[in-house]
Amino acid sequence: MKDYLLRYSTMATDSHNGWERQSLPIGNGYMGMCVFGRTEVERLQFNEKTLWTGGPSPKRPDYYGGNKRDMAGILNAFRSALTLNDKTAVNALCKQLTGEQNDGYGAYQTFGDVKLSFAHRGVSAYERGLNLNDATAYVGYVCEGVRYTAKHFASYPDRVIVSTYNADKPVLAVDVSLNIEHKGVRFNVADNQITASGTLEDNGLEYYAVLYIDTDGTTQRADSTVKVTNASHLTLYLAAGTDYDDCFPKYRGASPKGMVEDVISRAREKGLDSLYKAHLKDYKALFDRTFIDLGGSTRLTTDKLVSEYNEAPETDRRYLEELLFAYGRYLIIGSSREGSLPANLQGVWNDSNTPPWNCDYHLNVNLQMCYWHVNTCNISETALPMIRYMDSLRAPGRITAKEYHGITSTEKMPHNGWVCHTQNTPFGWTCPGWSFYWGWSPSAAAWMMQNVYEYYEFTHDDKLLRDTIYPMMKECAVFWLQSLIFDEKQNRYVSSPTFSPEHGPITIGNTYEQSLICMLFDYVVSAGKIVGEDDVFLKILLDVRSKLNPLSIGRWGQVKEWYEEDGWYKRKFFRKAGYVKHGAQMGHRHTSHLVGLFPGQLINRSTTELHHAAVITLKDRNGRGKFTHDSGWGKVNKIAMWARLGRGNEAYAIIQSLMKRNIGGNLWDLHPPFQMDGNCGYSAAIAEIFLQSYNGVIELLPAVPAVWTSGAVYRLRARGGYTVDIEWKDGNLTNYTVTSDKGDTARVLYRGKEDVAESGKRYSFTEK
Ligand code: FUC
Repeated sequence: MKDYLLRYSTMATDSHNGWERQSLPIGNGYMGMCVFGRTEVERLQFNEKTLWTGGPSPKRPDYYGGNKRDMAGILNAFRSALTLNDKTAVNALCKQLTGEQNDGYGAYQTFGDVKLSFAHRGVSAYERGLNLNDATAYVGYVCEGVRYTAKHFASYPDRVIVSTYNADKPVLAVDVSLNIEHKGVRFNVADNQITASGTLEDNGLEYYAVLYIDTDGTTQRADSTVKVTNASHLTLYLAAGTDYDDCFPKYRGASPKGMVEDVISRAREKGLDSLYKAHLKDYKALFDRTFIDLGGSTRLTTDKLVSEYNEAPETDRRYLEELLFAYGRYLIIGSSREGSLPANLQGVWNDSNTPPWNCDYHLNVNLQMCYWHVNTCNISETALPMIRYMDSLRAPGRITAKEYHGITSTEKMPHNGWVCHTQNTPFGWTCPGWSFYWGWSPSAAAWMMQNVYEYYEFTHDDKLLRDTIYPMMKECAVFWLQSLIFDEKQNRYVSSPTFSPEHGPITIGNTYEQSLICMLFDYVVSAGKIVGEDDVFLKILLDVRSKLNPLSIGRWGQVKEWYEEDGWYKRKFFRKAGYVKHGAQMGHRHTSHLVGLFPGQLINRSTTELHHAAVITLKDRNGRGKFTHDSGWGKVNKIAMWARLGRGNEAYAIIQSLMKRNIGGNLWDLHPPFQMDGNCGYSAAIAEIFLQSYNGVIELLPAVPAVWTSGAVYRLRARGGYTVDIEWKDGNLTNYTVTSDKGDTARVLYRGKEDVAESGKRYSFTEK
């Protein structure tokens, strides 16, 4: 393992911009904290993942997950209007099907700040940083001849955030308080402990936080502040919770008070050293599993490393590329641990009560991307919250299936199909929302089933497959068996209406939806065989699957995004506005029609024509000049797709553009704004550059850019339960080892040549 350090010589500014681009995040899945490293008034902004407005509330007795009622008739009319190509009717029906349904959507909230007033001015020897090797944020400086240091970590095993301050003389003086901006919050201060409690005005969600102050100094209470003087050390234990529970339909459980107080008293009993030890053991067991070595090293501070990336020497550039790979793993470990909700658009970190996109679960690429790297990058466990969350959407998803699609579950047939669309919350919001143009996306659930099934493909966790994964995927497929219609004109089963995120016209059977449904059926069939599903059901799936025909090549050699697109591109204005020949927007951030290339497997090296067509398509979607869309996650998606196409240099060109334009000084990926999907997606894309596994074969170094001449990757994972080490030099593979969880041999591919590798044997390439 190398040293992965983010380091700085200046503090983060006290503003939203400072939070987003300079503060340093720590997290334990349940809670997150952003450390600013300020010396006059330090701000430790913190979150608890369940602190959401929206959902059921005494104020909203009729909360129904945003679903409109009895929309199946409208949906049928919509389908007919599309078949008749009646655009006026389509527009009107769009509004009827969605629209005006945002009451109760809610938003993820900031919990507040721990405020530490030190009044340290004129400091010298200032440094701060985030050490990814032990998941610790630190700050150090000298003020009036005294050296002050601080360390912060968020422990998953003890569910507590610990901040510890030291001074090399017993002169540390600080006012400690909690700053919480939720109406009606109550503070209580007693025995070195500050408690904040209340209920959110919007939905009555009960919250509770405790900050305990352990110090050798003198403490004194002043209103809701604890004044510490003459200390040489000070340790803060912070815990928080709410009465949220992920159980439909109430979404409420026990009061958080007992849990939070238990956490604090256990933390006090254990003390700093053993809390840190337990944290380290837990964290390193995940983080240390994988790393890549491109020969990087740097003396630059991290903000400089980013801003000077293009001009910096090769070794510095390599270091940033490696560090960002490690960071995508760090962020998901910090924001997605078993027992917590999955990572949202910002993981667990959010400084606002009105965050961008409400910090929700966006399922038309974003949540998927947050979890693309977890298996290949050897931290599959972090997928468990996402799997549980998707399972929790089945019950509300049945209501959406009933109200919009007329697919009803009954007591006799309790699992007759569930669905969810683009936007989702912790309160079972599965409806298409209030605008068709980004809300409608019924195949979002099918796409998530790919993430869910991947967990099985990499871990072979048979029990989870049987108990949870298969039933959830099967019911999703059952939905589609009833929702698909046979289109005579297209001579295939189609989803209708369809909208390719977030772009183009509303059509019948677009490539995005057809691909996702097709792949869902593939996963259900392969899982069904393992769990011993009834043959008849699997045969029906296979039959429908064979009539989905998701992919076709258009007049200009491209993978079509819309079945009907060959006839478009009539008007000159199109080109001026950045549309390419087939009517698609050049450089659009979504590359939805290639979902079968990555993260799917419908387009691969053996589908030669489609593979070639995907190259043409992706070149258009890369964009040119002013038609290059600049969202961080959109670029990352394209990096992974170029990797799947075996084009390392094209992938690298986008890595450079990403570093230049979309990475903040704290290495958060910027859409902008900050979205964690881009960070996680980067790690996933980098893994694809070195190792790809599908169709039963493990391909080594399929897309290494020419600039990464020599290097090594250790313990990446491949489908089938394999762990893989690869080393290369001067552009050529030198050694590899493939270790199977079960001792199996592996089919290994390198530059078109396939071999069988024994488990655990180190091959020097000249030998094979
Ligand atoms: C998708 C994108 C947007 C944004 C949002 C959270 O819908 O199209 O750009 O990232 O998710």
